[in-house]
Formats: sequence, C-alpha cells, structure tokens
Amino acid sequence: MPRALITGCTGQDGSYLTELLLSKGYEVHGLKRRASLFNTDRVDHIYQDLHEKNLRFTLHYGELTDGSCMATLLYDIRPDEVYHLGAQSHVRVSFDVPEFTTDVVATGTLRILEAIRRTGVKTRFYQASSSEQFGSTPPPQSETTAFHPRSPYACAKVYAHNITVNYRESYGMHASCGVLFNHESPRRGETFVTRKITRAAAHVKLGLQKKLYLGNLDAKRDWGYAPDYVRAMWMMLQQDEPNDYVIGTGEAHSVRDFVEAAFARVNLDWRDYVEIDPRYFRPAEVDYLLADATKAKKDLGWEPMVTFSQLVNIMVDADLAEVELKMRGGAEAVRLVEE
Ligand code: NAP
Ligand code: G4F
Repeated sequence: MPRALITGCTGQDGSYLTELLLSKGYEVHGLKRRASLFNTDRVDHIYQDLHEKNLRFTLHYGELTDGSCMATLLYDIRPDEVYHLGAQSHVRVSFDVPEFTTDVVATGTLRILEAIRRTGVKTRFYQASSSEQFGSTPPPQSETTAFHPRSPYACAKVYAHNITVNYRESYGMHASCGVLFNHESPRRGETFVTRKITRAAAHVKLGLQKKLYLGNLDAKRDWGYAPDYVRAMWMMLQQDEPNDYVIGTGEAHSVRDFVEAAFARVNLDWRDYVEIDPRYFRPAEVDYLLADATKAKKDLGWEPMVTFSQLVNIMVDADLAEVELKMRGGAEAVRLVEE
C-alpha cells in the first residue's frame, strides 16, 4: 500500500487529492494546523467512511514554519510520495502579510526539502507551483515562459519552484513542479473571486444579499476544475523521471465573463447587483493568464474534463444548495424554539 503525506490537506486541493489517493488504495497522512476553531470541514466527510470503507487516513498537527516538525513527520511517516500543497495562498493578502507569506511559501518549501534530504527518506516530491509566477509575461504561458512575479505570494512561489528544481539537480531527488493555473470548485475559499461571485449569486437569488462588491473585472484567468488538477499532480509523481508541467485548460475568461455567467445561471442580470470597490484592486495586477499545457497532455496524457460554463454551473448550484440548506435549518430551529 503506497503511503502519501499531504501538506495543506485541509485546503481545497488537499481535500480532493486525499479522496483521489484513498480511492487508489493509498495510506494518506495529512498536515493540519492548530486553530482555535475546527478547520477540517473539507475532509470531515472522509472520517464518516473511514471504518466502513476500510480507509487509512490520519491527520497530524503541523506547521510549515516549523522545520523540526516537518523532519519528525517525514521520519515517522516515511511516505513514498509528498504532495506539498500548504501555503498562504491568497495573492491580495500576501501584500498585507508579505513576511509571513514568504516564510510559509518559500522557506516552508525549503524546510520540507531539507527534511527529506537530512532524514534520507526516499520519497517523491510534488511542489504546488503557480501560474502567478508568470505574472506580467504575456500569454500563452508554458514551461519555457519566463517568470515575472507581481506579488509577494508569486515571488515566494518562484523561490519555492526554483529551490525544488535545485534540489532535484543537486541531490537527484524525484521532485516535480506542477505550474497550475487557477482551479476552482465548491470547496474554493470564499474570498477568491470565483467563489465570492457564486456565493453572492446564490445569496442575491434567495434575497439574502443586495450588492456584490468586486475589484478589477478586466483580469483574465484560465479557470479549471480542481478535481481535474489533483489528478495531474498524481500523474506527475507516477512518471519515471521528475519534471515540471504547466496545467490549465487553454481557455481564458475575464472576471466580467465569470460574473455574467454566474448570475445568468440564476436568471439575473449581474449589472443590477455588481459595484466596483477600489479596496479590491491590487498594488500590482496580473492581467492575463492562459495555459499552454501541451507538454502535460503529451507526456502525462492529462486532459481537463470540465469546461468553463460547467464549472460556473457546478459552483453556483452548490452554493444555492448550501444556502437553501442553511435557510431550512434556520427555519426549523425557529419552529422548534416556538413549539
Ligand atoms: P488553500 O485552499 O488555500 O489551502 C491551503 C492549505 O495550506 C490549507 O490546508 C491551509 O490550512 C494550509 N496552510 C496554510 N498555511 C499553513 C502553514 N503555515 N502551515 C501548515 N499549513 C498551512 O489552497 P488551494 O487552492 O488548495 O491550493 C493548494 C496549493 O496550490 C497552494 O500551495 C496554492 O498556493 C497552490 N496553487 C493553487 C492554485 C489554485 O488556483 N487553487 C493554483 C496554483 C497553485 P488551513 O485550512 O488551516 O488554512
Ligand atoms: O480569485 P483570485 O483572488 O485569484 P488569483 O489572484 O488569480 O490567485 C489564485 O490563483 C493562483 C494561480 O494563478 C494561485 F496561485 C493562487 O494561490 C490563487 O489560488 O483573483 C483572480 C482575479 C484577480 O485578477 C483579481 O484582481 O480576480 C480579480 N478580482 C476582482 N475582484 C478579485 C476581486 N479577486 C478577489 N479575490 N476578490 C475580488 O473582489
């Protein structure tokens, strides 16, 4: 039974990757941060099935800012594969907390690579690189496109990418970087633009919200579906030789296109509800990201399964269902109190 360690296990991608690896018979170990409230919502459902389906899934407390903790976990777990997904992953927030972002994203990656090297654990390593690394370099972007990062987050990811390549070249590690373009899902954090929009469309439709405040509507992104993208991560680590791959759909849309499609899904005209709030503008913007994933398609046989409009519909429908469930729960609570 192969054994995997996932940092960022409680995040969007970590939760889908956990499901994928468990379905393939892996023993999965995940890192979770200590928080003052529960922060395992995205993986809690897996625990429900643990005994019934005989799944092997364990969460360990851990911190990417703590090198000794990373070394201990690696030594104790001795994983065959490490998927390093943990990060302060919000670009706008990285301008507010640049040092913390750099510590977690850049030095955090170095800490794990050093832990692998020093413990001598034989493992394959996946680095969650980002299309943000391309920044202002014109599209389409591929593995040979130059990086021009535009935020503290992107600068830290460039370091993490380069140090991963360096450890591969210096120490012969099976270390691969997946340069993933934006990927979304109903599990996407609520402050990323797609989820912010689909939640708002659901709330407006159900009469719970009047306006949606957004920043730059002209930015273009190559948006895909997160479960398709974690499949690519796994495929990379199954290759005999480590390598770096761009993953994206090859189709870009503006934020305006996304908001239009999301509100159309609930039969509303977005122009009646969206206002621009300069608070959401960034000190430096990334205008246009569009993937050329030819190499991944050829070498890995990877293909995205979900289109842009399917993605929008999946997310809006999930948010509608979630809000309706909460409303029904609230109404039921009121009824019980009144009885
Ligand atoms: P996400 O939902 O924000 O998840 C990030 C994960 O990292 C969470 O589990 C978070 O824990 C954990 N984390 C944050 N700081 C940590 C720390 N100091 N120590 C330990 N764990 C920490 O991100 P995602 O969308 O799943 O993305 C996964 C990875 O891919 C990230 O590295 C991201 O930068 C990268 N990436 C994402 C995309 C995308 O479009 N989604 C594209 C390219 C690259 P909590 O749950 O406790 O916050
Ligand atoms: O959804 P976003 O915050 O994602 P962004 O900045 O592209 O970063 C995401 O994708 C990266 C891959 O390219 C990942 F590495 C990273 O971890 C993260 O997952 O913003 C998308 C676009 C930006 O141009 C932003 O300026 O939407 C624009 N935008 C407009 N109004 C907004 C808003 N973004 C947010 N978050 N909130 C707004 O109100």
